[in-house]
Amino acid sequence: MARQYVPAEIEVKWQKKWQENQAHKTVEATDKPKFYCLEQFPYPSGRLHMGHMRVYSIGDIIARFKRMSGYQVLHPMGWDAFGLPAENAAVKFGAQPAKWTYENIDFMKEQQNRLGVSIDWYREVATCSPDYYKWTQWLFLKFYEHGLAYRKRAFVNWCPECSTVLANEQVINGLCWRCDSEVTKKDLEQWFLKITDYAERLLNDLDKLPHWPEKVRTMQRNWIGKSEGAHVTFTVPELQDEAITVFTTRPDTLYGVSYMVLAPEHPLVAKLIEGKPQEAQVRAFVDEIKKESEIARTATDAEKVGHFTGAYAKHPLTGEQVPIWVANYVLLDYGTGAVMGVPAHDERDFEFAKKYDLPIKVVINPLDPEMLAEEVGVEEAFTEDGTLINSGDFDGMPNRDAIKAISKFLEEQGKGGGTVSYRLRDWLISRQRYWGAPIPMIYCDSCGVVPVPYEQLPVLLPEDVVIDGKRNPLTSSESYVNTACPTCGGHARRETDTMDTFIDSSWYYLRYTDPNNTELPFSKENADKWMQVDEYIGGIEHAILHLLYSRFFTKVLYDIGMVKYDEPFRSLLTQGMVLKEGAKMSKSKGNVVSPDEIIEKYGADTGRLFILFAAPPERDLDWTDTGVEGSYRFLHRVWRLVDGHAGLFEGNAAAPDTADEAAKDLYRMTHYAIKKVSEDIGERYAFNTAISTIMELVNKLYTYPETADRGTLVYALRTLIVLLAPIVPHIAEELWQLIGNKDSVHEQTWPAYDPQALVLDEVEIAIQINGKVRDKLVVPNGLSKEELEAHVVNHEKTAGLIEGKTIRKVIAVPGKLVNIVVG
Ligand code: ANZ
Ligand code: ZN
Repeated sequence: MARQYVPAEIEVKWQKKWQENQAHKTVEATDKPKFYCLEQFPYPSGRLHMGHMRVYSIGDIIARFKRMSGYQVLHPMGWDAFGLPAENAAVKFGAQPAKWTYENIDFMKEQQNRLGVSIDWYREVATCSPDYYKWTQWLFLKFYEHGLAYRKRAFVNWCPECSTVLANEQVINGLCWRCDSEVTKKDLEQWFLKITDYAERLLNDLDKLPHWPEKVRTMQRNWIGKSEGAHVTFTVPELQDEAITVFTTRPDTLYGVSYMVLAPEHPLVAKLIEGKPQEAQVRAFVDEIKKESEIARTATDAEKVGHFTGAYAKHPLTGEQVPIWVANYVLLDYGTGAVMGVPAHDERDFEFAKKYDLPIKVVINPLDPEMLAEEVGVEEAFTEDGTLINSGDFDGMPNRDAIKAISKFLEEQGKGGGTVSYRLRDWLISRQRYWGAPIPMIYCDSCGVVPVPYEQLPVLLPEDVVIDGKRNPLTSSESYVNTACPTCGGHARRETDTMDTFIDSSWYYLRYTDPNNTELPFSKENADKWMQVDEYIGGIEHAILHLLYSRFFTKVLYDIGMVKYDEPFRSLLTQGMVLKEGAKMSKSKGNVVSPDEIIEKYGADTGRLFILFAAPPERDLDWTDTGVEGSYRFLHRVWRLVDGHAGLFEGNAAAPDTADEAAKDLYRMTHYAIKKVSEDIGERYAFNTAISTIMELVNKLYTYPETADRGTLVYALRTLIVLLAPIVPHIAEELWQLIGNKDSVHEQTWPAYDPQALVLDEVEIAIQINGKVRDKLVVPNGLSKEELEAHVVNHEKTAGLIEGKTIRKVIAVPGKLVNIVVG
């Protein structure tokens, strides 16, 4: 009697069995190599979306494949559970942030289990749990101890909508990363982590990450923004030679300086204007500019505005008087917050000098003799290379050499020297919000800033708070705010800010290695055993934020001896988006397909198969109903095939005997499939082509003659089920039982292919382009002229070789070569 494929029945059944058997609990077998497979942990927003389903399908195929391939695999999951939405829910519906979060976690965990993903839930972490944030606080104190956490007053990014400050990385094109509101500036005393101390290593070590997408590494490089140049010190005679140091990438243009500009917030401005006729005007101007966002100020088309301060500096080499201005286009927190104006050779300075009628002094002569020096600086700034003129002893020197020579000279004179500047700023981590890890610091009138002693951790979030979305709720809890100073015992106040949630996610991958440790965030032994994460899977939106912060954390932990590796993620896979009809799924477009819907209608296996088949993991995936239907039909087809031959497996099934042609062909195809699927999953993450190979095998099995060898058939069917196991775990498990096995398909050893089976039937041929051998290709043996021609013309290698040219003619010589004539 034929049995029906009913996913709803078998999926729930196996999920329960796996749970009972603790099938996904990490097995620590020291004789096996380790593999740490990690998907970025989700924010418990309430429901899984297709993006989640895609990430987990990708992670799970890798984890299952590696387990079957003889690795001890760590494949944990947890919750990035602090953050604003819980607090917004509290404001809106009066929900307790903790209750809201844990309910979401329960719900989403159920959903994840329905996907059949092989997660070790025994290692689950939730960053909002005191067992976890105790260690987040502990790590903060370690950073503090090592001089890497500090408090300073600064103009910080402020999101009025979220009513909290933001790190630079969280301001995307001038807007809040979370709510897209325009970010303004606020002068506040805040906590920072000193990520800038690690700028150089964060930059250089990107070269240690060949398994990261180049795009992500480039984004990080640009974010760190290393720029080599010089410091030049100008003195202000009227202020007892007080120094103003500028950062410039072009010390070779030093003789072309005709004015200086300070950022409006520069601390010297007040002193410079004091008692001057300009004082009131400049002050008003400065107040005006301070309110503007950085983006508005530095946009290339933004108008440059400034004011003369009335003060002059002395040029370090010529001694000339240089007027000092303030202007919107100079930022306080880049370089030194002061620049030397060289209008002849810098576009921004040129525009500014034209507008305010400042002198333009040409000091670089173009190499092109057609272009006279006098003409330079009339129409536009000359920013290219050339030879120095009007530059004292440096006249005649090529400007590249002058960059070094002038830096060196300045250094000898004690007036500056070569230096490096980074765009990267220290990480502002204070948040004026409730649902985060409290910063474990205490302020005492007598003792100053006092860290909470380690043994008093965790500093628990108070529950007697008012969450109204208007002020920091922690300030409303008297019992929280008032405390005793750990040093003198006197009355003191607690820090009421919480930490940026990106701190929580900067070390969670380490906690998974040792989730129940009550003495430390993790033991070195466990971390060293499992780290690095061998494959990290997540969205490109974290290319800078989370990935940069995690790298920083790992480096600090490495430096203080807590871990053996100084990079957390060996390989990174950034998965593409899930689209529908070419557009991102969104409620407003009404094109959302939910994982639950798919599971209910087709089962999780169909969903997983479709997701892995429809596109390579890094590409965007277009969700189509016909595609899902196709995947569903394919699973039915597999089911009928195995079910129809179940009888063959009774008793002692025969071994393959490849005496007849059909058996030989099936045997070859089976081993070809093993090879291709192993390489596609294990080396290339080309899950889509792995699946198409399995489909070919199924086609071959359907045409296998009744009269051909049964042993070979049994062998091929068994192999088919094993190859399907990491992709569609439930149906594979069910079919495995159906053919009479008592153990789990997921505990089978991944098959190795028999090179002998392939060699016989493959042959290497040459690909020629216009008669020249350009590449070699292994093709099935015995192809006809036409088949060989089609095979080679359609092969991906060929596309690369003909570089978009048109194919004029193809000459195929079976077993030898294919010559493609292009023109
Ligand atoms: C004089 C000069 C002459 C400059 C010239 C450029 C060309 P990057 O490459 O991005 O590091 N600068 C320095 N600090 C600044 C600040 N806080 N706000 C705005 N501009 C600032 O750019 C470095 C250059 O940007 C510096 O070199 C300085 O202008 C300007 F022909 O100094 B330059
Ligand atoms: Zn916001």
